Amino acid sequence: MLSEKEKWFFDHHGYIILKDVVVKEDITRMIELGDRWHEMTLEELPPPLTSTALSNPKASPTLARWINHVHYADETFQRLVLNRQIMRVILALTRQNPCLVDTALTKNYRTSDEINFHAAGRDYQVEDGAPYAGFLNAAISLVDVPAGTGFVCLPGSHKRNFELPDSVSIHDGPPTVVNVPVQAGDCVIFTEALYHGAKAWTEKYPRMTVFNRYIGEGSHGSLPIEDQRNLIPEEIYDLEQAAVPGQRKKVADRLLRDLAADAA
Ligand SMILES: O=C(O)CCC(=O)C(=O)O
Repeated sequence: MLSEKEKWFFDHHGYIILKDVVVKEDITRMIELGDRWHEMTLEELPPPLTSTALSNPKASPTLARWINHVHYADETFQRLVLNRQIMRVILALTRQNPCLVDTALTKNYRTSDEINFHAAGRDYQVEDGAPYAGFLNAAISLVDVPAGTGFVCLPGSHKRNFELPDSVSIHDGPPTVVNVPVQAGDCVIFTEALYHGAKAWTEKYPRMTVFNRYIGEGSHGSLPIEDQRNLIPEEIYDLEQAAVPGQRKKVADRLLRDLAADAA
């Protein structure tokens, strides 16, 4: 499902860029909803929308706020969770057995905090000639992000053979630190084992990004939200179940069939 070049790129860098994976109408709708929800307080958000950014009393007042569970609130986010072009890569990187653990819609202003380098876990390896990542983030940009702002990472740091020197920061440039400019509708899929962060936002319009997180087989996240399961399609409920070794999900089978038909 990944070309040899894509396997090489992901293994070498820890991320991969998919261009233009979302239709314009869905981008417009997601921005419209994002603008509406980001004006609301935590209490005003329609359940089960929440914001773990706001529920932490120690969070900086200028932290770029994110809103979780957006796929329980609108079909555009559901389409994004099941997006075939994105799922082709997520399936390939999780031994075709992913579990959706979080969706979050983030809005950054020029006053929002930058994000220093961080990484989660070390679950990255190459097995049978293919990369495997146990924790993945699909970051879909809803706006154009020019060079010099937005996502930054330390390519190759997901292999973690050596610890990150204290002197390295998001303000360093290439070749150590790489900034990834994208257009509205592009997706950057990265392993959370990769050191990544964000430079301060520089544009007049806000930055809006959807972060969909998937894990492979292993411990489970906070989804599904059982008492709201009527708000999501059965396939997404399936995708939110813990991935069990040797038991491929129906949603994965269906996506793999569609991907095979696309490739035929
Ligand atoms: O804003 C970004 O692109 C980085 C987000 C980030 O650091 C994260 O999702 O963990």
